[in-house]
Amino acid sequence: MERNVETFIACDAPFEDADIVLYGAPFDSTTSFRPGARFGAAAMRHESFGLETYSPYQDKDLEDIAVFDSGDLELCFGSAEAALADIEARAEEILAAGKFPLLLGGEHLVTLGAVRAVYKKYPGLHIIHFDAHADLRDDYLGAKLSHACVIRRCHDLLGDGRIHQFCIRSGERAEFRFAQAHTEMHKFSFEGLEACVEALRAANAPVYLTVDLDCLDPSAFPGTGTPEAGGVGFLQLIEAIFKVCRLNVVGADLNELAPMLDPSGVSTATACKVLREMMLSLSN
Ligand SMILES: [Mn+2]
Repeated sequence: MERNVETFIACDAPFEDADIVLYGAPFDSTTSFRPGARFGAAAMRHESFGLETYSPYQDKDLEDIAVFDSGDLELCFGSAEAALADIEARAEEILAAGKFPLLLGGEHLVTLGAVRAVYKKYPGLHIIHFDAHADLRDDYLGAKLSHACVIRRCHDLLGDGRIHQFCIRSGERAEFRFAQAHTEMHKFSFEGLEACVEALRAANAPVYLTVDLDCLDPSAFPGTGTPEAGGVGFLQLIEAIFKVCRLNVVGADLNELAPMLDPSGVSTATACKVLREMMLSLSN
């Protein structure tokens, strides 16, 4: 007999052997609209057993790669700063072991903890950001640490020209003005991604990939806190992920699945499939 331990499907390599380490951040305290993303990572682990380990898109199999699933962190819901410190410490531990940190949200603010750790190791870091929302507010109702501000906080760290945003279709006018001066923003779709990837490859830049699953159209992915009509489809998203994974990707995350907001379970199944494709694409 074996202990009853649930990992994401086929992500059961020992830590020492793993190339990729999954870590869940069940945090949604700064969610501005409908909460529930704290349950995202756990739901993905559970629902992943409805998924094949083999990807016909890439002719690769999760059984052939080494992934360790470290489960969910125990985070303080009452303090965003404390939660971010714990996420940062976990990412640092994974990086120190020479492994790839792959974070499962949670709301999008969790990205900041991971980026702080990755940026320390890779000061030349660029961020590729897929999202419906700009997330460039300087504060949200006075709070600097909010999922509506997460990319702005990343910009505080990285500075101009290092953040590349795609699929953006929502935000305040001030965020779009900020983007014109400080980030490379591509509205509505993945148009421009090929050129972005070419430039980053030529520069051999280390890249952090953050995927807010609400970049998907709500018809395909309704299980999220702030759904925005006019999004991309699943195939477009995985093709974009494949392109980015040709780069020197040094950290990544998948966030904003709120499983209870989609009683059909389709959003969770979709998130699982995106994660499978991302892990297989990262393990080139
Ligand atoms: Mn979003």
